[in-house]
Amino acid sequence: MISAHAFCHALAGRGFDCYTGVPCSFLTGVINVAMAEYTYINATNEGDAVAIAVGAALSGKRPVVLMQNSGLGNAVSPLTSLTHPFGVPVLTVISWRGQPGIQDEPQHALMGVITPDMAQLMGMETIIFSASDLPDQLNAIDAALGRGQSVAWVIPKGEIEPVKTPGRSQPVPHSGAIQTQSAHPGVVGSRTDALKTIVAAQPPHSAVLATTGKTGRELFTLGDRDNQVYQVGSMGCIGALGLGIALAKPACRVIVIDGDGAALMRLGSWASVGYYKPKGFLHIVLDNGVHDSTGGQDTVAESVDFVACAQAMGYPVSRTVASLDELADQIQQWAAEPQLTLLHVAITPGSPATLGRPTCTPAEVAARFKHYLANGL
Ligand SMILES: Cc1ncc(C[n+]2csc(CCOP(=O)(O)OP(=O)(O)O)c2C)c(N)n1
Repeated sequence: MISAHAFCHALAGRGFDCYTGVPCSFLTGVINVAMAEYTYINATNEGDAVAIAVGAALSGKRPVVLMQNSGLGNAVSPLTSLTHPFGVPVLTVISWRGQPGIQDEPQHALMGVITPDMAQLMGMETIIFSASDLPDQLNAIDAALGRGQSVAWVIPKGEIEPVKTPGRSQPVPHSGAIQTQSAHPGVVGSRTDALKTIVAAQPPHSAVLATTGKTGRELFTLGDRDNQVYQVGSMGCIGALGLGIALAKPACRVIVIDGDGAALMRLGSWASVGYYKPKGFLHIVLDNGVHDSTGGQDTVAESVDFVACAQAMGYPVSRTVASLDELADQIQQWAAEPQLTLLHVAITPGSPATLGRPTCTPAEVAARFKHYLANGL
């Protein structure tokens, strides 16, 4: 057994400087120490925590993701289609509920049996925590991350001493008036029109993050730039990725371009964004009402008021824009007086007939983007 303080201290000794995750009672001590003594970013879903960690890592941090093994299921998509292709490995600390031979609740029985195999199957270096082997295990973690492999550090019951005092991450209060204006106006134009407007209106020191599917492909086709990320996989995680960057790099102007389907897939991440209220975060939802990238099947966005959602999740500014000019104006307004803002933009479905795909690999995109953040900001 090790104390939670000693555990976090050992990680700090290896340069791990921030935490994100979703709680588990087996990890109570670590989470409480992380919240009280380190930077802890409160996620609502383990998959979002992985994406937040990737954003932090791209910004030069060394993050740790804390989760219960039941949350490994929630994190499969980003652990296979974000960390792996982009070459941004993360350390996950995973509680081992339902470990064979240890009495636990029925809902953990199956996941308990498959946890190490599942992590291994996802290509993760899988290490069962042992306090007596701590230096060797930390060496193995460093080695795996160094070769681009994410790590599942699986923590059996009782291995880390709990800390009773509950930790609390700090929400950011908003003092000014809430600005919200919902409407269901007509479309402002195509996705390409909206992307052109965003690219032209972006302020200096921007990071432009495009959601999965045709949004990234169109952004690339309009012009490939070092400050752009085309999130080819991990649908729904673009907001969480942006949150990790915005919190680690407050001087960066993070423009997150979401889709209606992707946003709805992980709407819980909006609550984390609204909780921390990063001023340099602009969230733009390009709403065509369909999963355009997969053939135009309806999303359920028709009955959703994204502007009201953002307001309800704590965004101080959320509004629908009625035209491309208004989109440009709103971006400039946010750039002049940054505060967390959501812009809802109704667009037509469809893409240009000659739509390219990024010719640079995700790993190349991540490497040059990390360089951009390190040098420009
Ligand atoms: C977890 C996951 N589920 C499904 C997909 C397949 N997929 C890729 S893009 C996409 C549609 C995204 O829809 P939306 O965010 O509305 O953007 P649009 O395609 O309309 O631009 C889907 C379903 C995926 N990549 N990942």
